[in-house]
Amino acid sequence: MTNPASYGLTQAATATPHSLALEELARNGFTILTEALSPGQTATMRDALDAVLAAQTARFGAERLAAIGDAGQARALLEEAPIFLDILQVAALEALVEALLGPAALVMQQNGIAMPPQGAAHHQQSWHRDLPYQSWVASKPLALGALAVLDDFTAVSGATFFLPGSQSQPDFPSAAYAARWAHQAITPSGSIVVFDAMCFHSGGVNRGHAPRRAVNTLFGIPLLAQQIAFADRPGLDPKMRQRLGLDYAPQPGVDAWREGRHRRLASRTA
Ligand SMILES: O=C(O)CCC(=O)C(=O)O
Repeated sequence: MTNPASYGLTQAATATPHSLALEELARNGFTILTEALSPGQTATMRDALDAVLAAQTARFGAERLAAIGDAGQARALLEEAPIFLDILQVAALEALVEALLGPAALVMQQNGIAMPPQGAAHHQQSWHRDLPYQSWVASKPLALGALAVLDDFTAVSGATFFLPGSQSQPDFPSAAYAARWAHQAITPSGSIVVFDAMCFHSGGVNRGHAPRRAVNTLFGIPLLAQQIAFADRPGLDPKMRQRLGLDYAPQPGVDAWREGRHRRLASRTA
């Protein structure tokens, strides 16, 4: 532990319930929420991820998935297994999403990753941003990734590496810099690693004997497009409808857009 004393500072930080997590996100680009999901939830999610991955692989074909670099990855999980809506209900995660992206944040994608064992390769083992092909930075976060840890993230299982502060630099650094400063997010199952989507990260190689599974839910400001349109379903509260973009779908024409806006504003003044 370093000495917490300081001198010459002109302002002192005040601690609020999520201030450390927000500070880590601002400075490093990532933070870890431990014990965010219960052991029961992670066990159900592991089985559900295996089932959705098997079903989606059978539907599209393993060879065709490999050809598009999408093997070992399930997409839009909450569409096929409602347990994955639980991730959107984690209060500490919701607080960070709302603080950084605002109340109208949307779920852009929800991907399940099974990092194969025995050192096998996976598409996500390359450095990338979750808003890829962007070599510029914004003054505020545009999107946040929330990597729900279903199997322990360890050095052996290939926990994800993050490059601290890279959300604030337009370009990827030199290989020597990345090798020296990469930080591995070692944390037990049930944690959620929350990161600025512009922070460079890379899955580690899994040298263990079992797959290392995780679910990445990408939240973004409503200026960004969702990857997949989520289906409406009964029983969703207004916050969930908002997050899934059910009230924000592009309208078929000007009149429909105006009717919708009229309804929304009228309901506010009623
Ligand atoms: O599971 C991992 O280690 C990496 C996942 C990842 O990079 C992603 O979903 O963008």
